[in-house]
Amino acid sequence: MTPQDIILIGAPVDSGKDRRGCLMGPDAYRTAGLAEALMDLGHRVSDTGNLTPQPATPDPALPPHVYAPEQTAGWTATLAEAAQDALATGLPVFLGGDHSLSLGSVAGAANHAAATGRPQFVLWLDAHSDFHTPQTTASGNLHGTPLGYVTGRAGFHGFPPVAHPVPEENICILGLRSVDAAEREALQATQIRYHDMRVIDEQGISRPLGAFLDHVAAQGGALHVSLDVDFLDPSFAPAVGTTVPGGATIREAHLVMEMICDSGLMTSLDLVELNPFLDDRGRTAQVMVDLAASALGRRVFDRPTMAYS
Ligand code: HAR
Ligand code: MN
Ligand code: MN
Ligand code: MN
Repeated sequence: MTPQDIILIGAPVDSGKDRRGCLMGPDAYRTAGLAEALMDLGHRVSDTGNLTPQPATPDPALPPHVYAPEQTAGWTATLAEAAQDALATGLPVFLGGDHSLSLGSVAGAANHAAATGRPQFVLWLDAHSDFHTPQTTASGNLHGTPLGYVTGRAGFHGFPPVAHPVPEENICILGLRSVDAAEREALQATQIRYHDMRVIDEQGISRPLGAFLDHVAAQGGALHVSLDVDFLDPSFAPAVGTTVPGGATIREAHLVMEMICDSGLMTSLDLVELNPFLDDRGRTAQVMVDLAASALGRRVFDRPTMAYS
């Protein structure tokens, strides 16, 4: 692929749930050689180091069981700004950090897209739908809410207002196998394209993904990709707090990344939920680095670009 200006942004967000460890994620990606892998592909790579969250105050309108809302609200403001700034000069890769970082990365990406007159699209690779609001989450863990926030669902008191909500029809979720009842009900009332593992088993992963990529291309969209470690099967990606058996294989995940690369549509990327404290000799960090490299041009042989659907 043509060389890109890739900006690595450390986002050691650990406030989206009460199990700690994701704060070590950015350094695990650095240790696993992410920058070097991308430079080997011919890209120009810079690393901004790790961000720190803005101060924020708790909002009494939030339900009391919501965990560490002011930290996540502060991170959201910081990350939205960082995303918008980075997109002006290159392709940001957010080194998480738990999935609550995507409240900010996606909101900021959507702001940039709006400023440049392009529609924003989001590909969500995850076992979970992360479509809760602070009112519907039973766990109180805000890493289960980013898609709720960026689509403009109500109830995020004390969080930065979402200037440019991502339209439901611009979102595709792949890999689902753990969806709470409240999320399922809400999702089914939307235009979001959601595909569980059964669809992937029956149709293959390239069919729903190819249809979505064709749609993004037809609309001239900007594509944010959010890769949750638990999209993958825990047998080879164990370093995540919320493992769910029956996930994507290495081969499916690489196919997804190579199709994203071939589409030329990806404008920003999150790598989230890696908890190095739970890893096995760095193997999950290494898998995530390899997948990022596939999304950014690494492959065995080139294929002619083609439409998939
Ligand atoms: N739905 C569950 C909850 O809200 C689990 C959410 C887990 N989210 C992540 N990211 N790990 O996908 O608590
Ligand atoms: Mn997630
Ligand atoms: Mn998940
Ligand atoms: Mn309020």
